[in-house]
Amino acid sequence: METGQIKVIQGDITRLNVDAIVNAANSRLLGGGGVDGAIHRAAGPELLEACREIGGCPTGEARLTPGFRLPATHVIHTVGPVWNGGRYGEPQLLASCYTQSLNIARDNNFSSVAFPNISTGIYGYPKQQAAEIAISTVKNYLRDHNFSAEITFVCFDQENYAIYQALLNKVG
Ligand code: AR6
Repeated sequence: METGQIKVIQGDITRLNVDAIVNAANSRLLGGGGVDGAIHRAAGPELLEACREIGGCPTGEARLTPGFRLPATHVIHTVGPVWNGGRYGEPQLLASCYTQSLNIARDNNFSSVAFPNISTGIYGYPKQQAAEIAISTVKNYLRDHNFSAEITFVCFDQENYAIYQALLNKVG
């Protein structure tokens, strides 16, 4: 499904042939479960080595590596907030993940970027609220920076996919 340059699909982000896929990492950048584990398995051990050299990433920030054995050329690693009820800056930190990832994409002239549903797995962010932040942050960024990359939201689970479809079908 497509809304201008933003589209949503259901599937495995490690399969996508884009300029960059975004990884929902942790602040050590040394791999983990969920989408992070899948990306490291598909990219091969060189990715862990590249992440080790970076030395970590604070919550809400993003870092770039090559994609190694992935079909995607690059991986943008960003660290989402752990959900603690919403009064610990979680919305701002989650928005910052999308903004900083897009800053990297823009600085590197990427024309296609795919995002997973950051923080909505192991980190427990409520899916509806996370999707609203993800979509509004990306839409505003593309508009405000006149950035015309194709953005794909890759939903792994049916619940997120339904939420994204409903939100992207709304006018505005
Ligand atoms: N492709 C796309 N999305 C996926 C895939 C995949 N292959 N696998 C899972 N998802 P999570 P978080 C979805 O838990 O909540 C790791 O251990 C999943 O359904 O991967 O940000 C890190 O190292 C969910 O919607 O990331 C951190 O310690 C979304 O990806 C911690 O988990 C995010 O779920 C980060 O937790």
